[in-house]
Amino acid sequence: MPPTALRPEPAGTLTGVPVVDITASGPGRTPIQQTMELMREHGPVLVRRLHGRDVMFVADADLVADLADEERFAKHVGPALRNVREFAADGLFTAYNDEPNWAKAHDILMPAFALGSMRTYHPVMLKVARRLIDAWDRAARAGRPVDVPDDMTRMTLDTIGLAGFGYDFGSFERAEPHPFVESMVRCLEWSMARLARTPGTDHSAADAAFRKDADHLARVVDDVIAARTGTDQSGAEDLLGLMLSAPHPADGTTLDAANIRNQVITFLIAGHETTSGAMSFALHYLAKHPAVLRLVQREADALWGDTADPEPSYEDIGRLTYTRQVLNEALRLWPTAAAFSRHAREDTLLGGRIPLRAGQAVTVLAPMLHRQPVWGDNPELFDPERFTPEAEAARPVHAFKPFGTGERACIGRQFALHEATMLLALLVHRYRLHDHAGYRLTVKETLTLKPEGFTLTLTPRTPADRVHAPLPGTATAPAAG
Ligand code: FDE
Repeated sequence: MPPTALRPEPAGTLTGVPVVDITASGPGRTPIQQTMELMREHGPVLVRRLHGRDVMFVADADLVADLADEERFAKHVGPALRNVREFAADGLFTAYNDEPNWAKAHDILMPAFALGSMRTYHPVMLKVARRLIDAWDRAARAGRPVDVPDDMTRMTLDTIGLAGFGYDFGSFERAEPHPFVESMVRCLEWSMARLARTPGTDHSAADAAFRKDADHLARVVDDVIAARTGTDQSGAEDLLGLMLSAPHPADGTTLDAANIRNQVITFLIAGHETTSGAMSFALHYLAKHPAVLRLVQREADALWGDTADPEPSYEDIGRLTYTRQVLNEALRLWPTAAAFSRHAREDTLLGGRIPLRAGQAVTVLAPMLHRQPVWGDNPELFDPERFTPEAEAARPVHAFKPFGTGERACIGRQFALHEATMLLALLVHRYRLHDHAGYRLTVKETLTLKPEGFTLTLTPRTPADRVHAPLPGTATAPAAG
């Protein structure tokens, strides 16, 4: 832990909220985890001060429930998102609430993300899942470990590229990540590093490198769009088709070219780093929890038996309820978009006790919200039973926020969950996972979170692996066969 100093709070403002000045150590390369540590020390609401700039962080479940009140609070585009605006501008994620393009794009794109639309994306998601499986089969035959987060990122990039824009990044044919991904990761790193800058220091080299990367993103996206414009989009059901052709329900206009570019960049970023991180954490926990792994395998085996190459239907994914619980539990411990910010619409008292001025921002630290007492007395324990329907019904609704809140909550949630649930089930159905390196979790932060350097080795499962003992306390026959 870096040294921190408790300062007396400024009189009359942040009543009862500790102020922690981290200027001496700086936020380092893992600011989310640093703030988690600060909360373990100082409690679930604090002000973090850096070079005189204050950010209030909140994880207390009651305060987060209060912040979810859309009458009194709204999404805040804080310093981190303002940096991302340098390359995603008024795309959905980074738009200000009152920017006309937010509501317009939201209304046009919402139908594309409704649960029923997943039926349209399902075949593409399956096709890309099979690319990953081909790559993993080759690794398994060669006895080579697979780099889990790298391959998950290949899979999610190809999926959003194809499902969203009909563009094939071909990530599995490349040894290194697609140059788009490398530029994007550097842009996100720049956005994060920029938050930690000491005032008065020179960053022109970093800024110039950032500009080059941002230009590269824009060029790739312009190619994606160019490949589609001029052709008839009237039948196109994907995101780009909607953006190029769908008129706004209210005024009949379509999105303009600059905004379409911003949306494509936004979806490529939002749709793949977060989802790939979630699948990587889930696989990490499965590799470490054999009893849970057996239950996920049992669920997949019940659907697909000994079929070597199952053909999951759209409906199958809704039946994978335990697999979904595993994903939720991974997102509880490591919500890959770990923080989101809210501001007060008017002067108000947060939780009836913390005075906030109109416009003042508060950042929700989801990984600590997800470790509050409402989660029981062992919140560090990975336990998918926390997400049975009964357990969920017994918990306050705002205790789990991996997708943000309110009208600016994640539009891609169903998309991400459909993709991730299907892939996890296919992988555990096919492979035994070996934690060959005795992996110790290290969480890398590039605005999003992922398990760094996590590798697995794989062996194919056999019919014998698919014969299950009955579940304790049930009389059901083995599911496989
Ligand atoms: C959104 C989102 C959010 C919110 C933020 C704030 O508030 O600021 C969050 C938290 C999220 N998101 C999360 C997540 C996780 C995962 C896994 C995901 N996410 C996924 C996805 C996919 C896709 C495609 C997406 N995602 C997208 C998106 C968008 C566009 C947005 C924005 C919205 C508005 O309108 O604002 C989001 N996302 Fe997510």
